[in-house]
Amino acid sequence: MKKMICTALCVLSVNLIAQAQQVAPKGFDVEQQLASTGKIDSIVYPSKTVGVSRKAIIYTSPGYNTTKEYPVLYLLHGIGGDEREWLRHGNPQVIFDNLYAQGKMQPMLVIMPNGRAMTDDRAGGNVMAPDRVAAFSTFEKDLLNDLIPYVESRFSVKKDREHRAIFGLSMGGGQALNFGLGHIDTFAWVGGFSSAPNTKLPQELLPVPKEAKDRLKLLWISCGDQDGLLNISKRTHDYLLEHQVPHVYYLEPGGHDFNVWRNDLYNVSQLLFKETKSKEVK
Ligand code: FER
Repeated sequence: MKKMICTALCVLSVNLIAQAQQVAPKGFDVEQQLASTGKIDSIVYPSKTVGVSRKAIIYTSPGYNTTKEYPVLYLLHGIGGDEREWLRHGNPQVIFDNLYAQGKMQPMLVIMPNGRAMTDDRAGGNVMAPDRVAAFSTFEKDLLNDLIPYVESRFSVKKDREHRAIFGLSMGGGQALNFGLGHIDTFAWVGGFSSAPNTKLPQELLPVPKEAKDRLKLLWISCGDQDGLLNISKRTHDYLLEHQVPHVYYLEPGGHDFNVWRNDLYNVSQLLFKETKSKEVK
């Protein structure tokens, strides 16, 4: 009986949060004439991990002002991409600007790094080559020891876990889950969009479910219902459900592409750095 109640509660909590997710309305990613917009720039940071200077893209929200301190979202790309992939295919700055114009998003910085931490980190060619796939794991060190300290020393940002989020698509979704759940001391907001097979097995990803249960502000798992990699998200969701870790599991119409990822970004952006229901339904 006890087990039945737990299961029902857990399902209920997931459904409560899931109801908040919706397929984005038409025009959400189309540029409008707006009174104020955010700004895209590129940054270069020294990487001790790779031994070279590395590039990342930064979006600062409309009205970014160094008298305030902002939370930061680290937003990661897929196996065929680089630091510009989100800009090329995702229109993140348009999605964000439109949400700000409607008062639906917290002011923040968004950092889009290159998640292939190796000397030649360009996209293209055989992206499945073992050394290039391995570079996506090496990025954990680059992110934690090089990029985050750089961002926090150069920009007016908040420097605690509750003001850091890590999300990504596919290969970047796997990175976000691996690094985010592996470093709950660093990130309170974690999620994967259509996460790839680089995602650790659930019991390695989260050997101590209680930690996530107690400390995460948001744990997000989403995937298109036609995606061939759906099993990765499903197995992660099943484990979280079994261990009663509050999370959003958002199964949406679509395949493994930017239609799904733009929709995910639209939904996640509105949750970040706000009080979430996932906190209430522990
Ligand atoms: C794989 C299939 C897909 C894999 C990675 C991917 C490392 C990544 C896809 C993407 O980022 O879009 O077997 O192994």
